Amino acid sequence: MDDLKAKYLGQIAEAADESALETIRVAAVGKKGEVALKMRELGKMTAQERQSAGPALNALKDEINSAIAAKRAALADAALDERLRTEWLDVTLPSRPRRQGTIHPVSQVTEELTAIFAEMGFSVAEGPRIDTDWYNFDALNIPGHHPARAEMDTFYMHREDGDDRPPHVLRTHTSPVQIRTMEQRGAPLRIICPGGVYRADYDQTHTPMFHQVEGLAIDKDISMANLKWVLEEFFSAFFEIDGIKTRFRASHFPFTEPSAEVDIQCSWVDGQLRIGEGDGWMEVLGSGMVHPHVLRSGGVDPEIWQGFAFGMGIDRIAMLKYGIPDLRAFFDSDLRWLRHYGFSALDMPTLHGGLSR
Ligand code: 2NL
Repeated sequence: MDDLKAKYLGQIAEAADESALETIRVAAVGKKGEVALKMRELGKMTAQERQSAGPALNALKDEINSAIAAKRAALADAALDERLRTEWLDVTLPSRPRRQGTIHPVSQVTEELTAIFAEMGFSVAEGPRIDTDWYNFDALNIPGHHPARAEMDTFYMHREDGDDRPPHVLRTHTSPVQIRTMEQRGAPLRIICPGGVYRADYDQTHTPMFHQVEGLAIDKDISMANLKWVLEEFFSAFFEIDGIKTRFRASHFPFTEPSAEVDIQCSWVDGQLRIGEGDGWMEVLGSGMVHPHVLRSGGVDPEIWQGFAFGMGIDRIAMLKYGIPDLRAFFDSDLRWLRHYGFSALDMPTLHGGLSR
């Protein structure tokens, strides 16, 4: 038994790694190991022999097991020491450079105008960018033959032969969202609908996707006077110019009656546009009193309710406010031009920073 002990403790001391140690463990104290074999021999011994051999074998087994555990811990320590010696990280090295993003002017302006209209009681309504031609056109008093339907250069969804769902379009304005909101919430109502819209148009001043905000106020005695006040408040806050003047020109839209195009006061000084000064005018939006047919489309009774609506381009007012001369800059993946106009990742939009007026 002493031979056995010396042999295995010697092997354990020599074991170079975990798997060598496991091989030794199986051979020594495993189910069919040498100690187990010896224990089987106890049956052939006399009671007296058994009385000393039994406990001795058990003690040997314990001793081998604890020698293995101690060696295992020593091997793990050595492995850790080796890793600590060879694997190291120089935390004083500079990190890899990472590009910093910026907030997009269209996103920033959307948050700015949302904050301004929120102070006047308008909430934001959203809806699908793909909608039926009924919500995009018919509900807005633009029937199939109406020239506006062609003028709006609409993108139609593809239809397989035999697919008889109603035609769907990429919305050409956010008006369908206003129709859906009238249907869902009824009157009175005060909402703005900002978002992307689509028209098949691409040149120096048009992109096939752009952004619009439409506004809608419905109540029992809403008038064009309320429209004028709301818009003047908006432009003064947005361009940060007190008392900015607006000019209303009679116009025509199928969805409003009467209709007006709205200009804001401006002038050109040394080839630079100055908003809110001088005696020039810049067209910025279309508006009017909601046509009775349109109220009815939204499930609102025009015998009881009336309201104003307006629509303006977000991209355009972003360009005016931040002096960005070229629409194409909005679609550029190179952020240098944005930094040039003063946008940085850390500029928090007005909504988060509080109104600056
Ligand atoms: C423009 C013209 C306009 C509206 C949009 C509207 C929406 C409903 C009912 C009535 Cl639900 N009108 N929207 C009204 C007048 C003009 O946009 O030239 N936008 C850039």
